[in-house]
Amino acid sequence: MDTRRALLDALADAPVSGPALAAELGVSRAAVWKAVETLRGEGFAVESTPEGYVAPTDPAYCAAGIEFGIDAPYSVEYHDSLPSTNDRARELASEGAADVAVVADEQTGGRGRLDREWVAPSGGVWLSLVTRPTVPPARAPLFTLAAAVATVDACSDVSVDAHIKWPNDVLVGGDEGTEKGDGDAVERPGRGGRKLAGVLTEMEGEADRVSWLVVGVGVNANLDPEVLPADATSLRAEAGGDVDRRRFAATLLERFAALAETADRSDRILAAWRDRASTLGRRVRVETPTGAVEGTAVDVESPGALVIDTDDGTQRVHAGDCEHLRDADG
Ligand code: BT5
Repeated sequence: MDTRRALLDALADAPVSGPALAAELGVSRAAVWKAVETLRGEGFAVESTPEGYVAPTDPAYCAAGIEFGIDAPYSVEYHDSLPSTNDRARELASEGAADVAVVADEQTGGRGRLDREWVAPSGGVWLSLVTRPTVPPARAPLFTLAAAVATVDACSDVSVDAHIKWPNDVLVGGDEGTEKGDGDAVERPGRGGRKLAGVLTEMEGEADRVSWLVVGVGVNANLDPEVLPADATSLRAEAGGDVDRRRFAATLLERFAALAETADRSDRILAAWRDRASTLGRRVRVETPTGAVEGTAVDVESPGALVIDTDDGTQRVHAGDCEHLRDADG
């Protein structure tokens, strides 16, 4: 482990004496001092006190801030601005990186699926994780589901009640019967709620194995809905104030790791996804590359297929845009 990370981990527990840490790690005091300066340079304002170095009480949204005290095997690369964190993560992956989360305050060329634009001004949580799970490429969609689950859980931590629309949309509101015709708050039932976050997973694989996976998550955090597309919402709007993005990003990564880095991940991810999804039990219409499928969504199956009961029997769809329809009797 490098001195910077060892110092950061030690700061999470107690004040750190420079000489003691140097002795423990077998490095020079100058190396510890340099690590302190590196953290400060990143925006993590380490304090010097008579007891030793102390972590800032309210760490900034920066690489060290997100890594500080995190219970996940990831490091963070932070940028004030990037075209797209997914693009930077792909670059790192192609250079051999693993277990790195790229985070940016702002994206100038954020992407959704099918090269759609993703609006990503300063204030959101724009994050892309590079991982190398030992799974066949066909299982990659599981990680998209896991990222959506992790996002819902991080929202729940800041008291925002979000749900998942298959496969990767994290929405707020919009459950059945919420169409309001009187003025401001008109829910559009077809969209299934207001979009708070989305996931874009990209990968490179060989025949039998994923070589790298980039899981990109975009969450409208401390933003006003006015700067977002119609039908979008933000944590600021839903929570009634700004959230701690540092804690939010760390929670998201921790939840993702807890689901994705385990042996029985497939069952755990699917069970957690079912619990948080608003799509199951609803009438849906999915636009797939080979045409539309309409019916009642009854389940999600590994690695992420939506099972739909249609007039022509049960169908499984693996990719597409899903619309929640109003129930026939509603
Ligand atoms: C997604 O695509 O929902 C995946 C979005 C992934 C964004 C993250 S941010 C970090 C990483 N780096 C990237 O460059 N991308 C990832 P999709 O399901 O195709 O939805 C895209 C559609 O959502 C657009 O066509 C708009 O209608 C809408 N949209 C765009 N920006 C939005 C926003 N900030 N909030 C809500 N909806 C948005």
